[in-house]
Amino acid sequence: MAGGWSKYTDKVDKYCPKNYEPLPVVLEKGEGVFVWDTNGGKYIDMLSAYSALSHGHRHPDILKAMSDQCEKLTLTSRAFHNNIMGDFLEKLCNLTGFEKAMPMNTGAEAVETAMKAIRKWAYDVKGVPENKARIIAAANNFHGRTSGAISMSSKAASTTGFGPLLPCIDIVPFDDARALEAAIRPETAGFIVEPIQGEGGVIVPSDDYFPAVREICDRNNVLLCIDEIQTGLARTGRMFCFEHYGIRPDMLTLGKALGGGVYPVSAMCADDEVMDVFTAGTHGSTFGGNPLAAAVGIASLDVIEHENLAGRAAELGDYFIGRLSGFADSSIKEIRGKGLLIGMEFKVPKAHEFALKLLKRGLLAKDTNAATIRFAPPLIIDKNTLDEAIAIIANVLKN
Ligand code: IF1
Repeated sequence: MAGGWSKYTDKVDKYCPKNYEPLPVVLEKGEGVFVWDTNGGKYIDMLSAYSALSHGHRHPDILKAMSDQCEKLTLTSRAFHNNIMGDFLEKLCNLTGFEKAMPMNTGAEAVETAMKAIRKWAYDVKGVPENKARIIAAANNFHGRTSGAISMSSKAASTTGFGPLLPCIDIVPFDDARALEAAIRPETAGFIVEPIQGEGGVIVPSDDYFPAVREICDRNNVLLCIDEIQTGLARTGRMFCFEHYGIRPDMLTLGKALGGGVYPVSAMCADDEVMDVFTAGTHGSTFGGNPLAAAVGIASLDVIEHENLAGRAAELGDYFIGRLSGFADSSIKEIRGKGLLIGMEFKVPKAHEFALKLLKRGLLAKDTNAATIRFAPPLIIDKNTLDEAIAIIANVLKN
């Protein structure tokens, strides 16, 4: 690979399964919105590890909280109490408005926790016959790579070769409340859905979709679980994306930015009626709720609040979408998004080629599908740097 990077990538080729096709760059340093490759090349990070780096690279407050905790205690397992998990979960519950939060590590684990909770709630509370609970998911979703999560996927690339998948999962078109209602059966216990489909290509539903979903789930006693692992924690200009639609879910999954860009921290949040299905020995995780995760989670939420990252994402996102929409370029089909989660869809499948050209000009972004490129910078980005990024995008469009 160019850039003299073969000494790094040859090892990856030799020792790592080929489950990714990374862009041709090897990074060795990050600070704020910038990253540097091993040759000193500097880039504006407009991917933010798919929204896990909303605080930017190596946020000083988060690093300090992490190093301070490293001086005390990093891991206990849940076999014993630790002195900081309660503070973290209290903060998370106060922020989300739910009565409890199940601490996990990756987004997929939060989604798996939600699926298990929905099923057990179906049997313990709704009265669905054992092993008959059904979960509805939206086509074109992304909820993770575990067997449970991919069982909700409508994409062959995510499911082919990994069967048999979980049974009793029904898939309905996104942004179609009538289809949701038609899919509900007496055994249906939950609907798991992203408020904006990230990997699906930054698909924003119509404003009346979620209010209709909320009413349908209420009327049919179906739990509404909104997956905010990518959209949550200020990314779309509100603390949670569901706030844009004026509704509240029964369950919420969080991850990515909850870990402050330094550590895997995720959670599934819900009220007692759902969370009480988890009794001792029914669920857990070696690392879930560990002291280091708790310290990082607290710092991550503090920074989001103190630096008003939601307000920044709203203001700079409107500006960014406005500037991109202002490109009178015939190759652009649509600019979509909310806050600083933006997709630029081309009329032709040239998103990957476009990403390569951006990289050469010092901007890192990734195609989410053949025709769409995602822009999701750290929410700490300032207007000058955003203008620099816009100039690079304009330059590539022109050439
Ligand atoms: C990859 C996609 C984004 C997520 C939502 C759960 C998870 C994710 C809404 C699982 C994770 C990541 C996974 C990462 C790339 C990225 C991604 F392209 F895969 F689809 F963001 F859109 N729910 N999304 O977006 O969280 O277990 O990964 O912590 O797999 O390459 P995780």
